[in-house]
Amino acid sequence: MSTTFLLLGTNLGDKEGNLRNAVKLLKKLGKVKKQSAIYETEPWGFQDERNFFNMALCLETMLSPFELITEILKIEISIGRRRQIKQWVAREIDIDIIFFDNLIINKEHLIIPHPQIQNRKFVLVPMKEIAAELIHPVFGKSISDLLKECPDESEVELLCEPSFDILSPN
Ligand code: PH2
Ligand code: MG
Ligand code: MG
Repeated sequence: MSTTFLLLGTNLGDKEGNLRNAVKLLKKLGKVKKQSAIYETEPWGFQDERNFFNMALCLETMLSPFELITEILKIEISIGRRRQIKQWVAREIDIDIIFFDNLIINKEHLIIPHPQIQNRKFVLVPMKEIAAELIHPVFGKSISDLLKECPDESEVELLCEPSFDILSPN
């Protein structure tokens, strides 16, 4: 059994509905142990007038990292994501693997830990809520410490506590 942390993001369509659907489908891949609140966040790294909703969750799963990313891509497509040539555009859902146990993986299509965690408040703030003391296996620093050192000044605002149907048991 492995423990993985995922970061969900959406800034297109019914954002709360997209998150709810994603969580429902992710529950089929294992057991959701923890879930952050939803945060409203400014687009990071690109211009768009539509803010994101972001949240983090901790999933216990029997899948390997490669099986997990394959299932995640299917979930993204089923929620309406269409990959575009441009790297960062508005999207219905993005599900990124932040950590997978203590593994360090550097493959073309799968990099774990996610390479931008330390630069992104929209990742660190929800992650701190559910795993403040977790140590980043590459930097050897906790999520709390990475957030203290993070240069990102973009807005990350608590939107709502996990609503009961997002948080319902597996
Ligand atoms: N995802 C990105 C790029 N920028 N900004 C915010 N606020 N939230 C995201 O989820 C996000 C982003 C690439 O996946
Ligand atoms: Mg992403
Ligand atoms: Mg992604």
